[in-house]
Amino acid sequence: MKKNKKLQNWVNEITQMCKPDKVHWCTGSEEEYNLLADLLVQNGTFTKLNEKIRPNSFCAQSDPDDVARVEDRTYICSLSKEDAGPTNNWEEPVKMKSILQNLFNGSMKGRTMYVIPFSMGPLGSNISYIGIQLTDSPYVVCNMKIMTRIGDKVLEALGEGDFVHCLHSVGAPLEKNQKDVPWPCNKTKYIVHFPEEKQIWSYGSGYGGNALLGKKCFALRIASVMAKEEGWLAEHMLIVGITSPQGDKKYIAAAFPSACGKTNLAMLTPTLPGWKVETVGDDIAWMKFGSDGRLYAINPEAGFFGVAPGTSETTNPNAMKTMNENSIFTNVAITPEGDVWWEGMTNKKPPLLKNWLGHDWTPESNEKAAHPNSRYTIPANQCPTIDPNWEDPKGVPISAILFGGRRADFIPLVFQAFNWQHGTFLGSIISSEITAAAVGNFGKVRHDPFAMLPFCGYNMGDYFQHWIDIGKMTDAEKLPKIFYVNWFRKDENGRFIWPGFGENIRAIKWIFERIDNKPDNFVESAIGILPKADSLDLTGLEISNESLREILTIKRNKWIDEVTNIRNYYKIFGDKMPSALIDELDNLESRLKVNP
Ligand code: OXD
Ligand code: MN
Repeated sequence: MKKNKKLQNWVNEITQMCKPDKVHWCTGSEEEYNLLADLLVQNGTFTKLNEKIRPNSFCAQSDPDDVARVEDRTYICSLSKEDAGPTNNWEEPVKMKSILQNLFNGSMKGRTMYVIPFSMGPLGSNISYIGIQLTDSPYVVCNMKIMTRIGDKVLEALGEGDFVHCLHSVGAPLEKNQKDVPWPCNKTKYIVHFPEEKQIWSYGSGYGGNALLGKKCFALRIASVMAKEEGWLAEHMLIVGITSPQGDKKYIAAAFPSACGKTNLAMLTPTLPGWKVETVGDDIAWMKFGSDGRLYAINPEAGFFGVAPGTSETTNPNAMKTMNENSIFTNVAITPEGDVWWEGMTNKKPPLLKNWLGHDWTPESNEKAAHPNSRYTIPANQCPTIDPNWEDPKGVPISAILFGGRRADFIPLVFQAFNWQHGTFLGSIISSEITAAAVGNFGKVRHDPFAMLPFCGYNMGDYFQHWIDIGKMTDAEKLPKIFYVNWFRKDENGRFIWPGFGENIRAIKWIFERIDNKPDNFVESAIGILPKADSLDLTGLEISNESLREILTIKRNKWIDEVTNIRNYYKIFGDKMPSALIDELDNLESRLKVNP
């Protein structure tokens, strides 16, 4: 096949720098996947799972020092520091390139460099974009095959067009006759983005978002910059289609920080009879305006890279079915029968396992069976609830956007923004307890605006302004309505007050009715529009009036403290903080003072 000239030149240039033994252009075929999987089994990276239990599936155990995204090693190297903003690491791009060139020099010796043409989004969609990843990790190629659309068909669609340059090396060159390790990586790690050049250079890690560059690096950090330049939105959001018992269907997008149950919500099994939830995406949404002035979303990915622990037939039966075959697991435990297990997968713990560190494990062990950030990589088209329109090149029209975080205290179950600007304010004040998806401060509450804190490729103050500007690009009534939800309230004994999971359909039903402007189901409050006491459908749910009151009323003093927290947080954005959002904060404060 005729290859893109710019691509050929780039591949030559990187080959000279990284000095791989071989270069392999990925075709994306099944045979290629099988050969690479065999190679990974031979090298000890993959353990093949029992073919009878989980056909064509593998488990990898990573180096114990390479288990999550490394936010402190992640950089946005824009030309000016101000364009990276106060929430990103920054280094002068020329200096950073020279550090990286030194590291990449000879970094692929003894290895094969794979050229992976990949499309984020369905080929032929005007919302999709193409990237090329060069990597020395066959594990990455196998994961990219599930998570994106790769190979010849992408090169064909690319023609002589432009693409996002994604360079990746695990940073572990092999000398002649040096035996490889199962999970090559380097203690030095750099995940670097050059937003003006639309380039990504990732060094030293083979894990998840550090290494599968289509996901966080391209589809969020680089795409957020493209979206700002071109007038669209690249967001850390799931997308679902919700159908009411009357057959009315609406699509909703929702942003939550990492490991806050996005995949569970994306594949929710509703407990209310007659309601249906269908999955478009579980992590990222790209949204552009259609000719009718509405926002249309695609899921740029083709698979789910979900957190395994806690996933079970009870919490997410659809994810469990999606991973029945053709799946890759990373850092979970392996049973003596050759299947996988993780904490929360079954009520009864298996008597004996090999844990993610390869140690013998029994229920009495002090170690975890699976790493808390262990993952499954599974094809979206195997999901029983996959939406019939999930690959529609036009995207799906979005009627509502949900923001949320993991907050044990005071934030109500659900409330609606007064309008787009107030909704933008709600996105900007998301805060959440930190989870295991990134290395660091587990459990502490941190501000995570729009759930984009680790993923915004430019100054977050400009990002807030971009959201406000998007709201002015169409008629107000064509914009999605905005809501804030919190499934994670706990009582004073640390028990969850709201049952969550499939029961969340009750909050979604209320949202559905608010989209249709149903009268009499709401009360206006200082923080937004709350459900009227009897307007949540609680049929068949045992929840005390006291608990319900607890999750639907406003804790005025806590909110007043929160206003102070937000005001301090906003200060870090200096002049870039849009005055419209400061006005929203002032207005919230005044409303709290007069009206509890
Ligand atoms: C993810 C994350 O892996 O947000 O999706 O960390
Ligand atoms: Mn995510």
